[in-house]
Amino acid sequence: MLRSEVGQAGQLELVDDLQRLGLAYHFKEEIGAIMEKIYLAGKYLTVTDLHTAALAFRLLRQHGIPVSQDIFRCFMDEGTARFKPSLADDVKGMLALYEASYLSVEGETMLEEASDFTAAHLNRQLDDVDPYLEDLLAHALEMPLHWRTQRSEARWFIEEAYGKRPDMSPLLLQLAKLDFNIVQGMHQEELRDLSRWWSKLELGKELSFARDSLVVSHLWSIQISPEPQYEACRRVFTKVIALVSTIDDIYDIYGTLEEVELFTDAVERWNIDGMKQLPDYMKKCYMALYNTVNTMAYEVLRDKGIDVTNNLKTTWARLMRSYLKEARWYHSGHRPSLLEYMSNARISITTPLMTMHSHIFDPKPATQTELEYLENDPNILKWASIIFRFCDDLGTSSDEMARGDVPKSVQCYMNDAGATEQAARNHVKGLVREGWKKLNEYRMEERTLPDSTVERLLNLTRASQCFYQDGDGHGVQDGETKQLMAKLLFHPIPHSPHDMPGERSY
Ligand code: 0FV
Ligand code: MN
Ligand code: MN
Ligand code: MN
Ligand code: MN
Repeated sequence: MLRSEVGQAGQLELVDDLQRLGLAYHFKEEIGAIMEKIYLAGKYLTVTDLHTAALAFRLLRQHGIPVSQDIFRCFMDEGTARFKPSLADDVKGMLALYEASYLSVEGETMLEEASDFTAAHLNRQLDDVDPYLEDLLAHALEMPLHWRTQRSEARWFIEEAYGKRPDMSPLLLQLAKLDFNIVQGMHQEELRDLSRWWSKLELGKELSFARDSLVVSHLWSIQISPEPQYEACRRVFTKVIALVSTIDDIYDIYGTLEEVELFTDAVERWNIDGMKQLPDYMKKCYMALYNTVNTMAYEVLRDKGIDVTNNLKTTWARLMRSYLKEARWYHSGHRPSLLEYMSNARISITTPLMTMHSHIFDPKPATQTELEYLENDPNILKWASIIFRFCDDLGTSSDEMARGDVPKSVQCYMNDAGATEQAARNHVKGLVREGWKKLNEYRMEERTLPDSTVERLLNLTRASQCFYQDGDGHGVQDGETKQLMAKLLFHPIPHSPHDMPGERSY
């Protein structure tokens, strides 16, 4: 199908469908070649159909090609710098422009205008369109495609969108369902092993105050890195997230300041003697961390011949120091400004830690240059961390304040600006939006890290958008998170042999 599709519009639509169905990883080279061909031919520059122009723009930028926003100039009224009001009737085109606008970088006013213009009109049109289109619009307006994770989008798109589209290919739909279920089977297999590892550690049993979050940790992993070839990454992420959730609760909830000072010191020393000074309940946790991380490092040494012990120990110690700083602030009643808070909170959100593991466990061996680069907080990492932190604070800070914790970004801004909580929340949501523009920009400029590491960094950010959309989806695993677990991990997509296209359909 990829080879026989010759027109630009048809090719773009097929690529978009493959991506949203979760199948693009099978056709990486073919899709890369098509995008390059479309870019070089330059026909997308003069296209006058809004849907095709917007789709070309979004897909090219997604593939790291810095196409200019100027391709939308022909859709604007000369002089007013406004989109032509008549475009509003083209719902498909408006939807594509809406999605494209989320690929913008700072200062692209035309795309800002596009975003406001499309969101306003699409919201207004929700009630006037047929139920199928209404679902598509509601889904897009709830969260743009660029912020969604591939697995959750694939499940929705297969069942609610592509599967119901009159001109869909039954063959492609079957492939998507089968592939989704096969990959889900792999994720389940991993979860079986990881559950065994986790229950043998018995941290959940000992530390009853802490979150026992193995399954939700794996849910993060499969959203960060769903493809079969990244199994090693997933296994490492799930372990790291489960450990981090427990340790974070020790610092935030259970441990005294003196105890968490000792724990931080033990992690900085990174040797078994460090454990001796700890209270009993911390010993197990320290040794679980120490053994797990050392085993990971051993496997990298065994399989790739590189010694990452220092990189791993350094990133864990840095996380503990950021946790400790928050604990000190809390115990002393310090109320940081938003700026002071964020300089620490973008570390304590774990994006630097996660990305270090992500890069080290990429199938391709990490180079010294890449590892040093990562340790120096490159811009792309900084902005991904900031977005994750804002999302987490929007979702979790109400409970955290009720329980007793440092002021989070929402509260810091309330203090800084004398704002109400609602105003502060809106401000932080605006900062998330701005953060994505930075992330889009630094992503296109990124030259040191391989695409796969960059993609996982973006997916971690997307997963945070997903988990904290309606509150604390990580800590409170009912409602939304439970549904997501069922859809992504436990329930295959229903699919009967009768759905299979017969011989003739081939
Ligand atoms: C945040 O919990 C959270 F979800 C954690 C620590 C683990 C999940 C995710 C990854 C490691 C990817 P919480 O809101 O308690 O964190 P803070 O930093 O606000 O205490
Ligand atoms: Mn394949
Ligand atoms: Mn916490
Ligand atoms: Mn914390
Ligand atoms: Mn939080």
